Amino acid sequence: MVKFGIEFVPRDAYWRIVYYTIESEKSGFDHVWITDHYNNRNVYVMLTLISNYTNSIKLGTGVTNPYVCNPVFTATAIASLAEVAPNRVVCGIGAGDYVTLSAIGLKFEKPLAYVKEAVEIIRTLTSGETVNLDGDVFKIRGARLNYKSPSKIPVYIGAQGPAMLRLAGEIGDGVLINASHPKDLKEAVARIREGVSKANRRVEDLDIAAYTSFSIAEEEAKAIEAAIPVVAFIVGGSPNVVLEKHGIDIEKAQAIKDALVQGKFGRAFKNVTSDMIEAFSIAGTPKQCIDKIEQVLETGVTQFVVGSPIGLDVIKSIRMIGEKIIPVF
Ligand code: F42
Repeated sequence: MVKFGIEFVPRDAYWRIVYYTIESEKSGFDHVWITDHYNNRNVYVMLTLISNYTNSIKLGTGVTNPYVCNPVFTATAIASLAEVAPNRVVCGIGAGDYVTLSAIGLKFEKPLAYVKEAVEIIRTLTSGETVNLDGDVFKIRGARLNYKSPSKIPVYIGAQGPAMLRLAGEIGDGVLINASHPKDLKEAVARIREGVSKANRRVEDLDIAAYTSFSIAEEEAKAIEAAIPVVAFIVGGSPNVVLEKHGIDIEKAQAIKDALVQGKFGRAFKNVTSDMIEAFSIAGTPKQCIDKIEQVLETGVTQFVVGSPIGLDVIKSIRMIGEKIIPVF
């Protein structure tokens, strides 16, 4: 059975995120994923608080990275959280967001090695064992925690590029694919399967999550209205090859990029076209969303993550998903 996840960005205050997650758990979501960027509120503070106000929803970093946080720190934080909420914690990790990392002077080098070695360090430490690693990027000798996680912590890898998707297939317990369009997800799943074969694993042992940009409302126009700013930022961060793949007008996309760089958000949002909405989000009425989710699930995805913006009114949208979407699957 497909699992449903929901993503929250702790740009919002803790009480809002806790409230949203309580409603998400009641509405039938299996996972909550809290994003991690140094300039937002801290992911572990959020997850710990959420764990105190909820009972069963799985708690995930969605995703942390090995540049801002040394994996030794991640292991400590995530194992501590697992003591607070046993059997509920998952660790999502990826290369990190290029723009955010560059702003704080971190070099985005050897992302594959960083993620691979971080996963090994986190797994070993959280299970109470000693790390001895003479890696490409991490050199660790005899490191050990004074406690261990009371339960196994599955590691999910946030991935977009083909090599990172393959790596996720090789070593991840799960993958979080940053895409909304079935075409992109199908390609991503094919790359993941390559990694799975290389490692002689079974694809069934992997939770493959589509980390979508999602927006739902009773009226399509309202769902689209909420999706426009998110889609503008996705277009702004997409290379031309990705835009061309979806038949998007490069000049219009460039106008969005220019406007965003100048901080002219209104102008950027005005240039968002229906092609862009279609390519980079799932936005519409409950019926339209169900049709799209069905197409997404045909690609081999096993978890559907409802990501920003969720809807114009977040609480109403969470409840709508609980009443009209999750029961269908
Ligand atoms: N990023 C955040 O910072 N915070 C978040 O909360 C967050 C959430 C999130 C959720 C799902 C998801 O899929 C991604 C998410 N991200 C988040 C973004 C994530 O951190 C990455 O930025 C995003 O996944 C894009 O990275 P990528 O997986 O495409 O990997 C990049 C680095 C890439 O270029 N990959 C290439 C590829 O083909 O996969 C490989 C690059 C390569 O081969 N590098 C070589 C190497 O050895 O590593 C050489 C590079 C060198 O240094 O010479």
